[in-house]
Amino acid sequence: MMRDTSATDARDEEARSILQRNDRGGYTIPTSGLYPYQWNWDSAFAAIGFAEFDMDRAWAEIETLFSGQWSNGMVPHILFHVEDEGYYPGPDVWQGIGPIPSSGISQPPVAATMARMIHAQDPDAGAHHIAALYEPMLRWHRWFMEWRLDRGAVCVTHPWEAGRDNAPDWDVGLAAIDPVGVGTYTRRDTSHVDSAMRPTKYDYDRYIWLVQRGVRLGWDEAAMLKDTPFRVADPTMTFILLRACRDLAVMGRDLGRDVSEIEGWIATLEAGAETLWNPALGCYDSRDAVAGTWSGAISNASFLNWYAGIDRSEVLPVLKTVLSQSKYGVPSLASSDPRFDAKRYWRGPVWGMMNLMIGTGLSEFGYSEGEDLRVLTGDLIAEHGFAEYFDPTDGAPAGGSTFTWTAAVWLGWASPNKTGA
Ligand code: 9WN
Repeated sequence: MMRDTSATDARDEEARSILQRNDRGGYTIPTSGLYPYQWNWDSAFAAIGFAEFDMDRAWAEIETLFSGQWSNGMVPHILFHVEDEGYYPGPDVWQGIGPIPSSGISQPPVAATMARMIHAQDPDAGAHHIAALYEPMLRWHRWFMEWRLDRGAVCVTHPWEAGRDNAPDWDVGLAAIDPVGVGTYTRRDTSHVDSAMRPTKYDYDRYIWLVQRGVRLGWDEAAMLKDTPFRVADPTMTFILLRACRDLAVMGRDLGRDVSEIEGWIATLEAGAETLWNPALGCYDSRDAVAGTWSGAISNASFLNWYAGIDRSEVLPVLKTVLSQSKYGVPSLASSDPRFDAKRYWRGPVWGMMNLMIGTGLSEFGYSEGEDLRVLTGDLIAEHGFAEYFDPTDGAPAGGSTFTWTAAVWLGWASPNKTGA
């Protein structure tokens, strides 16, 4: 079948214009209205989209992200460059302690991996950007290794830190919180999108309670670690940091640095990843580090092992089953799970950038499912637009629209023009 090149070119153009419209000068917002600030992993993905048409702008995206790095190495999950009434909780609620008003938690560290991808496209001009970013990236990874490990796996201390906000992975940890004293507040997200696509009030009360606890403790990691009710060893963080460390080590060697510290982290994280293997599920899973329980969820994070450089033969048949129940790629929760909800955020919908990471990992190991996933993601976006996420049963767009990372995933990975497919 001949591919419709003019439709693909039009999609490319639309994706570029979304990135340009969401550009606030050196950083992009995920989408106007719902998310009016700079988000951490959104920006790293945005960079691979910009790299397709404006390399300087791609590097600026990552560099602006690191301009918000805290003195302890942490890179916040939100940077509040310019205040906006449209989002809650904003800078006054978070009271971050870095150089730019920010949140007090981090997000999955995809930046080193995206930086390496961009650098591969731009080896000469990119070299000085890598040289400048190397130390900040190293310090960020070191912060995870210092503060977030449980038996070598990386923990999240807030559901927002994993970037998979309302996944069932956090249910046990959130249930341990009595959000007493959280007070009244006005959510803004549900005035932008249908509340059936967003976390519940039960979840939100606990999200805000955890933020208030961090503020009370001055965002001091040692103090927050003591008696914490919420600490979950998470495959998103563990696999993404492991991959990012591998990429950072390659960049470090190219720069002539001693990367033995990073090699040590890689060994620790490889061992830690194995502590996320849930034998009853036959898959990677989250482990509540406080309660000692499994979440029992086959999520899209369960399949990030290839992206992290780990090929485990038992995972592929599980992935195939999950894919057979979804039209457009890997749902955030397997539809066989009783907690599955096709529209509600991280409890069912398909996310383009998760497909990208899973697909990239599969292709690197030579599995044809990686290319299948790339084509399916391209079909999804071509047919249903640049939504934040999609119903896995029919591809219906959900959440915010004209979304930065969906546009970037299209340009940097899924567009037929990217590979000439
Ligand atoms: C809280 C921006 C972010 C993504 C997350 C996604 C969602 C925020 C929210 O939007 O989270 O960080 O308010 O719902 O879950 O992955 O980075 O796109």
